Amino acid sequence: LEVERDLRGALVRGEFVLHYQGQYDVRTQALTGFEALLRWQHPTQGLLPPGEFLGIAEDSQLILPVGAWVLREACGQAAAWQTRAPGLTISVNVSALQFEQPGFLTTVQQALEASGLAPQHLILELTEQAAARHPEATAQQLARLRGLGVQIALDDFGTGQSSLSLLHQLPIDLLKIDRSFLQAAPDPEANRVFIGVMITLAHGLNLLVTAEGVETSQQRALLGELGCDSMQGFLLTRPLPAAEAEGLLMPPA
Ligand code: G
Ligand code: G
Ligand code: MN
Ligand code: NA
Repeated sequence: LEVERDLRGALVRGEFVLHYQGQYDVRTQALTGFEALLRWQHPTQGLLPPGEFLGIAEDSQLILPVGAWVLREACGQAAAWQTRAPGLTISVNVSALQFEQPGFLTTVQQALEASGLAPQHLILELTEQAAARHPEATAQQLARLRGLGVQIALDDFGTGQSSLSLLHQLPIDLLKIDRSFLQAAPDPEANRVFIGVMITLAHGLNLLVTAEGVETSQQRALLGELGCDSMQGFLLTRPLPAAEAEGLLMPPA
């Protein structure tokens, strides 16, 4: 309850910040974009990761104004970085509640207009779990969003109850293979098989594939062998505050 009360004032007090984690082309190793990740600079508890407050933000519906702020902030930052990194994409996580609002399309449109970011540079990430709540309504909403020109990624892919049927039903652009497939597997050979099949499946459907949670050079090499498109993980870079993330861009001309 105390957190909920604090959360209500947090937007007004400007306590939310975004950190940015680089996303890299597997073949060329070039930086292609960032995923924006929300943090709360709490006045007494320090920098809180989303796991500490997202649940409360969703239960209280505060995720709606917070999510709209995330979209505006992330689009604004990505637009500002275009001069140094033309084509740089920004990936924004969207919760089910946000996505299901009829006004969500307008929220996205306004964030694009206010920032001047070209729609194709915005990638909305929806988890498989969120997409599975109402697959038919999700498919319709995704089609409308793609009509704006934004790209859609299915996040945490492979961990849901109906991965394959969702993939069959939903109009999307990208798959993000959940990091559990690269990590902590009892059988590394099984990892290779699962990741390989997911990449083949995605490419057959004309989707691009991002692997999450790349922590070792062996994992990076595996992704190269299997033809994965993009990668993200602590081996490349951790999520960083905007000023530090900016250091990963090309120096100004
Ligand atoms: O940054 P970290 O790994 O702690 O993020 C934990 C989880 O919080 C991830 O699953 C991520 O998708 C989610 N998350 C991070 N930022 C946002 C956000 O802005 N909105 C929503 N809905 N989820 C987010
Ligand atoms: O669910 P989502 O993909 O949005 O989660 C993003 C979260 O994953 C972020 O909180 C980020 O901190 C975390 N993350 C990013 N790269 C790595 C990694 O290489 N290893 C681990 N364990 N977590 C990572
Ligand atoms: Mn994500
Ligand atoms: Na994910």
